[in-house]
Amino acid sequence: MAKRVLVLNGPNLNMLGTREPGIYGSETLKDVEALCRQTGERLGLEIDFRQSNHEGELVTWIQQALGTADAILINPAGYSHTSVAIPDALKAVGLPVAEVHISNIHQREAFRHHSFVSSVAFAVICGFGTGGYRLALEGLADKLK
Ligand code: DHK
Repeated sequence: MAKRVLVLNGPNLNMLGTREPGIYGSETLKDVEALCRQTGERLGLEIDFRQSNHEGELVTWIQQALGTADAILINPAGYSHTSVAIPDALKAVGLPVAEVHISNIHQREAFRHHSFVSSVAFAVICGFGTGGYRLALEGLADKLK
């Protein structure tokens, strides 16, 4: 049976393509979804791709992953640096988590250098642009073998 990966995108990622293209590139969230679906097909992963601007909605989706997903890929976006509820939910469900940031958060403002999610993720990828989603799916596929 194909392994199922829940791909979660946090706030403002719906604006990819027009949002600060010098930092986040010109690809849209639809392009990222297509990349995840293509990669998923190649790796035999079933992809459930979602985006929300609301912390609570992301928490609910993480909770619902218990029994419906085998792993979570998350770009928590701005919530990386502020949310306790998101890592708490990830810890509660106990699925393997890969964290992705499109930009290199360590090269940016100091407040972006720390992510509360990183301590519950088995891997963190940043700075590879949207290609980071492909790399994270490859890593998750290996992890799920
Ligand atoms: C996306 C965001 O929206 C920012 O708030 C993070 C992250 C970085 C990214 O690089 O994908 O600081």
